[in-house]
Amino acid sequence: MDQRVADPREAGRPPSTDVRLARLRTMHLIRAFEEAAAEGFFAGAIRGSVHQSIGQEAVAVGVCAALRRDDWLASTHRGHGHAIAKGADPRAMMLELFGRAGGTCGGKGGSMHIADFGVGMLGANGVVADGVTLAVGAAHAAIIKGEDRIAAAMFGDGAMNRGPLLEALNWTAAIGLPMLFVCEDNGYAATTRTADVTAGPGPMARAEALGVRAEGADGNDLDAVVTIATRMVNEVRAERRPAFLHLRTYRRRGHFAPDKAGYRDAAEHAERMKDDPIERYEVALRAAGVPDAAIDAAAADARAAVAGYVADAEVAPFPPLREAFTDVQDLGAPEELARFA
Ligand SMILES: Cc1ncc(C[n+]2csc(CCOP(=O)(O)OP(=O)(O)O)c2C)c(N)n1
Ligand SMILES: [Mg+2]
Repeated sequence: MDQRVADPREAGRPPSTDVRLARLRTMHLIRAFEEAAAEGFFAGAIRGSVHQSIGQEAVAVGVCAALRRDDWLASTHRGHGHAIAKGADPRAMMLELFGRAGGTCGGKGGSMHIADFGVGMLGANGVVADGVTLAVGAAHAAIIKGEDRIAAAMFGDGAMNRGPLLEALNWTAAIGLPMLFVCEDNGYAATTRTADVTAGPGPMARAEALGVRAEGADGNDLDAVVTIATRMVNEVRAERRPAFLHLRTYRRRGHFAPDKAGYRDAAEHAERMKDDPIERYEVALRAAGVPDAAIDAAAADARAAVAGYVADAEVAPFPPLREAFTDVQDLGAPEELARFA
C-alpha cells in the first residue's frame, strides 16, 4: 500500500473516509515502526542512534499528503516518519536500520541516512539544518530543468538557529525557488528548551524578515496540516517562490532512544502528553461516524505489518564486506579493494 495518502479530488473538499483511514494507518505505521526501532536498538540489533518522531506523525503525514510523489523532500536526524509518509518502503527501511542487504541504502546507511530518490526522498540527515540546503539545490535544479516539481524541507526549531537555514531562506527568496520550508517545532533541541536559546519573536518572523511568507498551524491536527500544506504547496508550485510553514508539535519520547528526557518540566510534559495526534484523529473519525472496527483495523494492520518487517530484517543477510567500497566517492587505497573482492 502507498503510505503517501494524497487525494487530488480533495482540494476545497473534506477528505473521504477511506482517505482519512489510510492516513490514520500511516500514522500508526510510523509509530509502530519507531517503537520497533527502539526495541531493536535496546536489543543491540540496531547499531547507531535512533531518534523517534513519536507524537509528530501528523506533521509527516499531513505535509507528504500535500506533496506529489516526484516532489523532493529533505529530512532530518528524526526522519523515519518523513520517509514512510513520502512513500519509502518501510520493509526496506527496517532492513536498513538492521544493517541488512536489501535495506533502502544497502544496509550501509542506517537510521540517519535513509534516502529513496524513487519517491523523492532526498534523505535523512545527521547534520542539523543541512537537509535544508539539499532541498534548495533540488528546487534550483527543478527551475533549471524547467520541471514543475517543488522541494520541501523538514527541520526542527533548533535548526532555526543554524546558519544554513538562514542562507537557504535568503537564497530561495532572492532567486525565486519553489521550496516549502517546514519547521517541525517540538519545543526542544536535544536537551535544550529552544526558547531559552532563541532570540526574537519566533520562526515565522525570521522567515518573513528574509522575504519568505510564513504561516503556522497546529501540527498535531492532521486535517489542519493537510489543508494548509496543500494550499501552500499549490502556491509554491504555481508561483515559483518559497514559503514557510510553522507546525507546533511535541516529541513524546526523549531526544534519542535511551534519553529519558528528565530535563523537561514535569507539569508541562504531562499537559503536552494529553494531546496525541493519533488519538485526536481517532476521536475526529469517530465523531464523523467512522465505525470503531475500521479505526481499530487501521492500527492493528499497521502493527502487524511492522512485526513482519522486523521478522524479515532479523533473518536477512548482512551486505557482503566488499560493498563497503561501493557507493562511496573516495575509495582510499585501491589495493585495499583486492582484499574484499
Ligand atoms: C550541526 C550540528 N550541530 C549539533 C548537532 C547535535 N544535535 C543533533 S540533533 C540536535 C537538536 C536539533 O533540534 P531540532 O532542530 O529542534 O530537531 P529535533 O531534534 O527537535 O527534531 C542537535 C543539537 C548536530 N547533529 N549537527
Ligand atoms: Mg526541536
